[in-house]
Amino acid sequence: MTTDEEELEMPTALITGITGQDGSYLAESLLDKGYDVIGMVRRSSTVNYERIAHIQGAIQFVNGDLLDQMSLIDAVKQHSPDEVYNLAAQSFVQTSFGQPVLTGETTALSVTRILDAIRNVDPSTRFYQASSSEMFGKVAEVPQNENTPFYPRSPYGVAKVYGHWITVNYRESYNLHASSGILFNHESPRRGLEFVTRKISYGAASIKLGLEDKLALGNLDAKRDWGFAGDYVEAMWMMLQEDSPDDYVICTGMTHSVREFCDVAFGHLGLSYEEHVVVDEKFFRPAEVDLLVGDYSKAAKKLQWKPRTTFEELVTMMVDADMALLDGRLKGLA
Ligand code: NAP
Ligand code: F7E
Repeated sequence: MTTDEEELEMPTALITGITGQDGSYLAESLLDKGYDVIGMVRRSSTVNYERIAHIQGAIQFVNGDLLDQMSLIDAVKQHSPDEVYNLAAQSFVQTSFGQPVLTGETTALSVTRILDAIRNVDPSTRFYQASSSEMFGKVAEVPQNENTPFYPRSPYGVAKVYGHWITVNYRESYNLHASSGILFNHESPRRGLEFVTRKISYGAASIKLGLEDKLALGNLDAKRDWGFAGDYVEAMWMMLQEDSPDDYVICTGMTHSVREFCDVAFGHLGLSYEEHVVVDEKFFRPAEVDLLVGDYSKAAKKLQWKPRTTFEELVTMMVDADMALLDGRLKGLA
């Protein structure tokens, strides 16, 4: 092979969950880096490529479902990826209380399905598992780092602990390059509408435009370490470029309450959240995670990663995006 041909050979990445928030940002980033991006999508009755519409032409899609072992094996066989990013999951904590078995199958056991596909097809494939700060749950220490014990507080958190440990186990048992990113909450204008940050940014924008008057939320005192999804997908990629696989906490190191999020979001639009936010117990959880705040010093030291977006920048970015979205819809109707 000549040097020119070598230079033309781009790495291939397979992303599960490409239609989700993180999948869309990671796909953008990997395409920018020159990767061939393969996106695994599951069958649905309507196409839901909204978040990746702008890059759809650059992605190759492969059909597959986390619940179906053969489809995962076929996806890996067909595309021989250098890197697999497992971002797909039943990711909503509230739903995991109502659908604990589905959450276990999807968010926990499927990690083994993918690892087995890699182990059998090509064990040199590098693997990223989307672990979560929800694993810390009822926190044993503040802030949380890679050595903090897990105490999950939801079927989702329990499922993520399984996914995390099976990744560690396959790394140690079969020498796979399998890394786990323990990511704290990360948000963006592409966040699903049911998550609290987007619910607030969308709700505040709807109220500002006169479409609604009230926003019903649950526990306003819960505290989270919220960062920007665009910053966090870079850390995923950095982990897979390391010589050795490992686990990393990715976060901002700052924590804010749901109430503070409301204050900044409504305040950005010249509104007072106290006049519009009402508390509805139906949004409370059977068991709550009261406080999360992480320590990203290992990622800073080993990966040279750090968050770039502040809390205020994140909130205002989301509110501005929802104002533009709703304003555009209203103008389309006029
Ligand atoms: P998301 O927006 O909810 O996206 C989830 C993705 O998983 C979607 O593409 C969804 O496909 C796909 N999916 C669900 N069930 C599937 C199945 N049975 N087969 C194949 N695909 C399936 O989640 P996200 O916020 O991007 O999060 C990405 C990952 O990071 C998830 O594993 C999540 O649990 C984890 N995580 C997220 C955060 C956070 O704050 N965002 C923090 C820590 C960890 P459809 O579009 O077809 O539904
Ligand atoms: O809730 C409180 C709620 O649903 C945040 C997922 O990406 O991050 C996410 O999980 C907090 C909780 O995210 C409402 O009780 C109050 O304390 O936005 P959330 P989450 O549960 O932290 C982790 C790291 C993940 O891995 C998950 O995949 O906000 N809260 N009122 C509310 N939450 C919602 N959804 N809706 C409310 O009305």
